[in-house]
Amino acid sequence: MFEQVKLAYDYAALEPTIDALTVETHYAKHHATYTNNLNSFAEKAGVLDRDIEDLLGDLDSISDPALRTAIRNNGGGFYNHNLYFSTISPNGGGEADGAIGEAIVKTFGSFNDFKDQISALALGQFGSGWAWLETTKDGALSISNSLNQDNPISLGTGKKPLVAIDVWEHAYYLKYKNLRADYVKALFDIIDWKIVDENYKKIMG
Ligand code: MN3
Repeated sequence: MFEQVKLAYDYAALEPTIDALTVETHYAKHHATYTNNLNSFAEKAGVLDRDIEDLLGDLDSISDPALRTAIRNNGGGFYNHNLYFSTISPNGGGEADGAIGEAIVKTFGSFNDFKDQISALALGQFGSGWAWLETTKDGALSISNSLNQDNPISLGTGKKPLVAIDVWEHAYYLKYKNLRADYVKALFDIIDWKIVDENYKKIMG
C-alpha cells in the first residue's frame, strides 16, 4: 500500500508563493488520485508491497504492457509529488548550504548559475512535466527535465531526484495563469534546502 506523504504545513502556509486552493487541489485531488490509481494498478500487478523507488527503477518486471504504463504514470505521479511536497516549506528559500550547497557550487559554478540552468530546463519542458536536480549514489549532481510523470528513476538514469520542479499547469495556473516563468522563479522562495541536504546525505550514505 502506497501512502501520500503527510504535509508538514497547512494549505495556506506556502502563500504568497503558492495559494492555498492550489496546494489543496494539488495535494488532496491530483496527488491523491495518482496514489489511489497506483494502489489499484499495483494490486492488479501484484506489486503492492514493493518499494516505490525499486519498482520505478524496475518497470520491466511488470509483464503486462498496459499495467506497466499505468504504474509508470501513476507511480511517477505518486513518487514525484511526495518529493515535491516534502521539499518545499514555509521555512524554505535562500541559497543552499551544507553538503548540497557545496556540491551545487562545485558543479554549477554558483548557486545563481544552478538556479538559471534548472529554471531554463523547467521553462523549456514542452507541455506537462518536471525539472530535476538529481544525484548519483556518489553525490555527483546533474539537472534534467522529463515529460509527464517520468523521473530520473523511471527513465533508468541510475540517479535519484533531490529537487522536483512541477511544471504541470495544475501546479501554478490558478495564481500564475500562463506565466510559468514567474512560478518557477517564486518556487525558489519555498524550496527547503535543509531537507534537500538531509536527503542528499542519506543517498550518499
Ligand atoms: Mn503536480
